[in-house]
Amino acid sequence: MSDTPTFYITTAIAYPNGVPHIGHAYEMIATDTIARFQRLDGYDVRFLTGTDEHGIKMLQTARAQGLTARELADRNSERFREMAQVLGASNDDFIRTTDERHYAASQAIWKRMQDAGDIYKGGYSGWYSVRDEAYYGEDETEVRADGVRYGPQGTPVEWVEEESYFFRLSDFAERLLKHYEEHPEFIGPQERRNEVMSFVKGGLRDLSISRTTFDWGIPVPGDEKHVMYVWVDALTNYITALGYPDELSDLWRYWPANLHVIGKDIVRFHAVYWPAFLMSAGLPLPQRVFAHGFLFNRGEKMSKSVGNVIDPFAITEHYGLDPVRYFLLREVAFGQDGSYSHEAIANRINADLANGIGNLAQRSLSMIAKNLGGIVPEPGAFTPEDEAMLASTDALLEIARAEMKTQAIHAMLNAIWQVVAEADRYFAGQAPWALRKTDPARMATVLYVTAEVVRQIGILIQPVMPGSAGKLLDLLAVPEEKRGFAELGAAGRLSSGTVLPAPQGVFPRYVEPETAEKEG
Ligand code: ME8
Repeated sequence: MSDTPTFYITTAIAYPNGVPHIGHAYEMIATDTIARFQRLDGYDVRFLTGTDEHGIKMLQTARAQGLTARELADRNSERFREMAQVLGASNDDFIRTTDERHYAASQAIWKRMQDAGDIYKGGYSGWYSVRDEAYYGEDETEVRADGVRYGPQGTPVEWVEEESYFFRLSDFAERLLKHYEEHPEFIGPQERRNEVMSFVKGGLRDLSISRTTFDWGIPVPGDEKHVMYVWVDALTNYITALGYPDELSDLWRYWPANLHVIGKDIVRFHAVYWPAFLMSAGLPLPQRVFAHGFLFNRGEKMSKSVGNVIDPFAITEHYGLDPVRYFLLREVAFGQDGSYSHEAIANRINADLANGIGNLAQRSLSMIAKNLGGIVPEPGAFTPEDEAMLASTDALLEIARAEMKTQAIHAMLNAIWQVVAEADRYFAGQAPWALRKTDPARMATVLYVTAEVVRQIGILIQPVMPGSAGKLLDLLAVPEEKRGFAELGAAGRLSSGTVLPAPQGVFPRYVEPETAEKEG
């Protein structure tokens, strides 16, 4: 087995009761960026995504459309798989909870929890939200002006009574709190950790973990009248994909996960239920659960009825994939809610990409092409300005690592763009075009330093914009094997004498379609 440290990262698995929306795309892009970052930083990364196909919600949507649940799942799961491809996701696996491997894993973890004495049979009645697929205590619900009772997520609840298996969640409160205390990094961001801790401190009720009112789910081993509560099966996906229960499988070395990336609405499931299930089954806990915020369309919550659900296929087709990836990760502080609008996307594309890194690369590389025969020059002695410029650039890797440790993707991008701005000032201040006649050797040094900054930025932005960063590195003739983070800083400086291809624009401006038509 190799010594390369492993890094296992997952997205939530989406419900394929509808087609993917921009919230799903956002989670995929962010998770993919973290996976790519870790790969470039030398980790042996395993990246999992997939679809969560059981449960009453799937069944009800299917019925309403005159389909079986399996037909609905097959149709929409394929769209999620396509979305991953269209978004350039580098996932190593795509799990469907209807996969055969997942039945075996879910039944195995169930048996482990049962053998540990943590599952018992009882009767259940309570306020159930079909949409959340969760029972709530009476005190968590309220009857609103419309006479309907709602749960804490704002979805309607109804009174349900059924025979059910229970998980002794109430026994785990102490152990969970101890874990949160000893591993402050277990839940991020901080607000979410606080919420979870106060929820658990309030005491935990045992959890109803089986259903008898429908059969679209994984049968409870030894009592097939019951199917597992969808969240028991859904959470198990993270270990199914590593070969569980075969702990001798080659993939099992990736467990425990380093990071589960999820949205803020499903923190309780990942930071309370999931670690309790794992503790019961005697399995190690994931290192971190990070909850991102919600995306809103100009500040409004997306909903199919309002008609403001943004289709990830359409948006990437319209703006291009890398600009969309960049926009979502730069504009929205990861972990907080964010808003998107056409104006904001167009502005980021033009200000940060076309006029920012694009312009810097274009200006410096076209000067090398025109004045130096397209060959990376030999720099002369560095001035304090050159040294300062290179030092700021060389410092980026440590900043990026520190930010990415807490999934602050936006902060990493912000730090990189500060260096882009500094390089713009450096380039304008050194005015290499004015040195062409007066001091060509000095011009060559300034162009060398600028191209070296572009090289490092090209390497650093690969996780966010793999396609455009690749093109940028092609323009600098950086070989494929020299694009990892080990090549950042002084270790990988541009080699003088390298022949560069003809420069091309990598970050086009966004032009409004009507304007483009008129101009075209
Ligand atoms: O929750 N903005 O599936 P899901 C950002 N099957 N993120 C959003 C979002 C939005 N507007 N809407 C949804 C489920 N998400 C379960 C997960 S994991 C074992 C089971 C996020 O299709 C949401 O927070 O409703 C979740 O992380 C993911 O998209 C899938 O949501």
